[in-house]
Amino acid sequence: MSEIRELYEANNQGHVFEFYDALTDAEKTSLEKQASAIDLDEIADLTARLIQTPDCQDSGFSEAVEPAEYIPLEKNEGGDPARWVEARAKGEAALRAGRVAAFTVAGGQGTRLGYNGPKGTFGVSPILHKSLFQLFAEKILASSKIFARPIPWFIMTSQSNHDDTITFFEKSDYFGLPSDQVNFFSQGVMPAVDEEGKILLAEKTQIALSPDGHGGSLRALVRSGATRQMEADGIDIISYFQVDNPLVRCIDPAFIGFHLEGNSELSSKTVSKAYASEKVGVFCQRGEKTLVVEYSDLPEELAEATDTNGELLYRSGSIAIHLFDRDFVHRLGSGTGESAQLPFHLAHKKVPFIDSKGKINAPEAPNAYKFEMFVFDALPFANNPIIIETAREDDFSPVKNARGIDSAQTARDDQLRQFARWAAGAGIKVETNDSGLPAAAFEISPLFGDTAERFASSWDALENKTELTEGVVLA
Ligand code: UD2
Repeated sequence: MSEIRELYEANNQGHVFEFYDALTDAEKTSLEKQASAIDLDEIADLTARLIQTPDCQDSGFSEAVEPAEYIPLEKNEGGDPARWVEARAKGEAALRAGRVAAFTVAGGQGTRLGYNGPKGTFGVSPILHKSLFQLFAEKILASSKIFARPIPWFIMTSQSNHDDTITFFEKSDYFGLPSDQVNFFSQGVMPAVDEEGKILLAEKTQIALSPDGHGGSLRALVRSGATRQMEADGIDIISYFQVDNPLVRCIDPAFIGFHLEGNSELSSKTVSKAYASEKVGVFCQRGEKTLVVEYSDLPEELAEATDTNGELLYRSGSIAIHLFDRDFVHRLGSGTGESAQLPFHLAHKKVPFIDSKGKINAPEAPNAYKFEMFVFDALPFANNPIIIETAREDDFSPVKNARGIDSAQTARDDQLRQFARWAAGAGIKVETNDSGLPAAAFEISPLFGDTAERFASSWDALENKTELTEGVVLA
C-alpha cells in the first residue's frame, strides 16, 4: 500500500482510496497527488474545533467591540484637505519610484451572478461591454503611463478558472499591457467534509476540493513566489481589490500616501453603509486591535443601532480594498511569527459526492462543510492599520447578483453617473435625472481619463469635441 494511502487509513480517511484499486495508473497518481496536498492534522483540528464544537468559532464579534476610527474624506466633516494633498503627493512619489503592484483576487465561483465563466470576463461597461478584467487592465495601464513605471499586476485565480482566465487575456492581447506585466497564480484548495470530518469524493478519482477563500491569497502570494519577485523588483506595496468591482480605483495615490505616512502594514478603505443590512463587513476595534466583523456576524440590533446624530453606529463598511505591506504578506502567508495564521471559517453547503457504493449523490440540503479564510482577518495581525474613508461613487459598485441590488444594472448606472459627473465637472452640459443618471448613455475609457481631473485635461486637449450623445465612446 502506498505511503499516502496508509496515512489516510491511519487518520480514519481511508475511504478516499475506496475505488483506488480499479483506477488506471494515471488516475492513481492524480488521486495521490490531491491527497498529498491535504494536511490531515489540519482537517482533524478544524473538524473538532469548528464543526463539533461550533461555539469555538470566533466571528470577531464580542461585547468589547466598538466602531473603528477612520480618516475622513477631505470634503466630509473632520476631513483635513491639506493632509490629503500631502498624502497624494507621497503616494505619487511611491508610484514614480515603482514601489506598487496591483493585486486582484479572482478565484471566487461567482455563483450568485449565475454567469458561466471567470467573473473577470463578465462584460460591465455601459456601451462597449468591456469586461471587468479589461477595465482593470486599462486603469493599471493608465497609471503606469502617468507615473512612468510599469505597474505589475498579480491575479489570483482558482483551479477551476485558471486556464480560462489566461486564455481570455491571451486572446485579447492583455488589453494593451505588456504580457510580462501580468502574473497569474492559482489559489490553494481545501477539501469538503461531512459532519464527522470525513473528506468527500466528488468522483472516484477526485476529492471534493474548493478554493480556500480570498484569505488564501496571502499564502498563495508567498507560495507562487510573487512576494519574492516583488522584493527583487523593489515593490513593497500591494494594492488589493476584488474582481467584482468595476468602479475600484486600482491604484490610488492618496490611499498609498496615507498607508506610508502611517507606517501601516495593512490599510483599508471604508464607505458609510448605505443601509443597515448592506452586505459588507464593518470595521471595528477590540482593545488595541482593528478587525472586520462580517455582516452575517453582526447582531441585527447593533447593525441597526444609531448614534446621537441618527447615523448608523456601525457604519464603517469594508469594501474589500486594501494595501498590504509586502513583508507583512510574507510573514502571514508563510505562517511565520507567533500564531501568524489566518483562522478558517465554516460554510455549510450542498456538495455532490460519491458514496461508498460509487453512487453519485446530489443533495437537496446542505450536507458538507467547506473551510475558507477571509483576507480581512489579517487586520488584527497588522501593525499600525489605517482606515481611510472613500467616496462610494468613485470606488465601489460591486456586481454580485444577476438582478436587483449590486447587479450588472446598478454597476452600469453607477459608471454612467460617474461619467456624467466628470463631464459636468469639465463644463460639459449633460442632462441627468435626480439620481445623476445621464439621459444619454456614453462611455469614458480609463485611458482617456481615469479621474475627474484627467478626464478634464484630456477633454480640454481634444480637438474635435463631440457631443456626449447616446452611444459615444471617449477612448
Ligand atoms: C465580500 C466581503 C464583504 C464586503 C464585500 C464587498 C467576505 C466574506 N465578505 O463579500 O465584507 O467587503 O465583499 O464587495 O469576503 N474570492 C477568491 N477566492 C475565494 C473566494 C473569493 O478569489 O476562495 C474572491 C472573489 O473572486 C471576489 C472576492 O473574493 O473577488 C469576494 O468574494 P465574495 O463574493 O465571496 O464576497 P462577498 O460578496 O460575500
